[in-house]
Amino acid sequence: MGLPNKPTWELLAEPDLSKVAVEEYNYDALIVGGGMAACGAAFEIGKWLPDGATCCMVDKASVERSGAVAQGLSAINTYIGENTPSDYVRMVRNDLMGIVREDLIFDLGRHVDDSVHHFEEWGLPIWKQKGDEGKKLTEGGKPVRTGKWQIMINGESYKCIVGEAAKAALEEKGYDLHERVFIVKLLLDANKENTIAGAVGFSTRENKVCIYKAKAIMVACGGAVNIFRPRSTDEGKGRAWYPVWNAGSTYAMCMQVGAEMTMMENRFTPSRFKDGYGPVGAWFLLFKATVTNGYGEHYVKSDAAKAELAKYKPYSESAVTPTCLRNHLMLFEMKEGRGPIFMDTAAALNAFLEQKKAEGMDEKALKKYWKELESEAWEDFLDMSVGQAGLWASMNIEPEKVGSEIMPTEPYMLGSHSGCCGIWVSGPSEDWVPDEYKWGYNRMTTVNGLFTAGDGVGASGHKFSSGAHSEGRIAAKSMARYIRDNADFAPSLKQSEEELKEEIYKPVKVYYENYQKTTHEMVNPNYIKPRHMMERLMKYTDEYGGGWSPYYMTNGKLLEIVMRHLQWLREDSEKMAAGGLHELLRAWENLHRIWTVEDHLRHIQFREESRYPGFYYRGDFMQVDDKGFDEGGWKCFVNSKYDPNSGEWTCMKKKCYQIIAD
Ligand code: SFD
Ligand code: AMP
Repeated sequence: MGLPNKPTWELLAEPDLSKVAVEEYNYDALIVGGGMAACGAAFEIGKWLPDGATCCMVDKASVERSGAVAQGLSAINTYIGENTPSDYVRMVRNDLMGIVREDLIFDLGRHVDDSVHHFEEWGLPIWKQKGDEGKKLTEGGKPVRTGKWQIMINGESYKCIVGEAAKAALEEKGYDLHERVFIVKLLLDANKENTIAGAVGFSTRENKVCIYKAKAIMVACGGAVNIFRPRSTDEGKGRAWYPVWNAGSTYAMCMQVGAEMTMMENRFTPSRFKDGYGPVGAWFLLFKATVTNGYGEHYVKSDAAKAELAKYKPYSESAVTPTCLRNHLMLFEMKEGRGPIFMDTAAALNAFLEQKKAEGMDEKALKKYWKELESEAWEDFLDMSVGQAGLWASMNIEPEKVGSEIMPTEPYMLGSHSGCCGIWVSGPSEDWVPDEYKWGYNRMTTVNGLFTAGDGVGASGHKFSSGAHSEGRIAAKSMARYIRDNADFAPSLKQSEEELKEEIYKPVKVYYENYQKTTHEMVNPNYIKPRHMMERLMKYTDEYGGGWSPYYMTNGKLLEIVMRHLQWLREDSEKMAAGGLHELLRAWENLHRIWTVEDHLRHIQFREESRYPGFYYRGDFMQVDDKGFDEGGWKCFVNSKYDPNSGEWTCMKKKCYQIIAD
């Protein structure tokens, strides 16, 4: 029986750490995370590991509904199809304002469709064009494209389907799956410099610490959510766009063991339907909706907007305006006092109807067509952001009659969607890849034996769900090669079982030693609860680090202040208190958030320009400086490294190579 999940005063008793079990495992391969990338790795790895090898996937939640795809999705945003991987590189490069790892993006582009074909094979319904219904993609069935890269799906059960295939693949090979185990940190080898040897975590269901030794580890714990003050308040708090349970574990755990990070200044500030966080892509692309300001004007076509965009050539000249610049225009309009911004859903849906009328569709067929349109509009949310549908219903919103407000949300950190922060990894060992980009094993970090994928891999955004899966497969294959090449390596840990247990359960000890010294368990001079720690963090990042309240604006002075606050937060985090397993999870998540945000802000401090207007601004360096690495400009990567031996951080510039011609 574990600590109570939701403790009440009466349930509490002095904790006895000797009752906390410690289980030790020894595997060849360890996959940390159970989301899209991890499921890709689980599906692939057995094909490449030698017979008799061992492997385990560890997820803090249940694979069937864990990670960003938990609720489902209504589109697969990366399907190359009739396009080329080179064109895909061009699109990602432009959307991310020029600074990307083209080797990684090209590599992903040439493999991603195979994952989509597998999804369909496993049962995911993919919309097909009229006449191609019932024909699979591999049989030449043409998907319903929303944009050039996106295809529509009936995806409420997307994660269940992908998770089932991953679990079946693990089972077939006799590999293990540990669910509801939260990994707290990675462990370096005691003897071999800069080499991964294991990981440690705890069960969120019973009093148990799990210590894993492994020859190679892939960390794919998604991005970072709840690091900036959300727009939602009180009863709405907890609702966020990206999954609240991804707390920056990927970045924090990898940087703590010395993995070099890249583009951690980048963040994704998505524009979403206000308060419900419903995604906008399908509305823009499938329904061809337009946005207006509060006065019904199509502001993106105004002279003022054109003048704003002209500042960001050449990126703003492409057929699709980069995501950050679309936000920039929206913020510009709001700051000029012409908000709110509306998605003109009514005009979009009615335009379809008018078109059918003009084509001569009769009254009965029109009615049927209208019903279909209406249900598609709702299904977009019901498939992936059900809260938005609830909000529409509760506010009597009929999208065919009125528009809905959209709004830039709080910032998120991720490397797989329209952002590109993450870890610096090796690309494929092929002759077209610059030497600085490859060091042996594809998707291996700068720590030997440590791999990542999906949100973890930096400088290569726009992978989305399909790309994350496919990148997990790429990483798994090269992990298996690393394991074969290092067959004699026997990982050994620096810390003892007891030391690890003490460290992990420390917040529980702090709580039980002090909970009686107060009249309200949330407020205590001897400890801070995880909830309050998170609120503090969000206040600092929002006000000083360019959150939504100062319109995403920060500067060198503000950053100096937030850095001081973060150091104090880190000191205070020693006093985090957990009255149950649920809070123990929250405590460790907070620590991952603090590390992630610290690196984020260090990068923003280092990069003296505003590369992503609309995502964040440096008030003291408002321009984009497109001079390259050799000319001392900022069209280059910013990488950072935490030294686990000295505790020091360094930031550095790295050259960015264009591999694919314009
Ligand atoms: O509409 C630990 N995404 C979309 N992708 C698409 O292809 N189409 C869409 O329609 C997309 N949209 C969208 C998307 C996401 C969300 C939340 C919404 C809408 C509302 C993006 C993709 O979902 C995303 O790119 C991938 O899922 C990323 O994959 P990956 O594997 O990098 O992350 P994950 O799936 O979230 O999995 C993380 C896993 O880690 C676990 N975990 N386990 C152990 N220890 C720890 N410390 C851990 N911390 C986390 C999690 O439980 C999870 O299993 S739209 O906006 O464009
Ligand atoms: P979103 O719903 O914003 O996450 O977007 C889903 C997909 O549509 C992503 O591939 C986005 O890059 C793309 N997208 C969203 N809005 C637009 C737009 N206005 N123009 C072109 N592509 C868009």
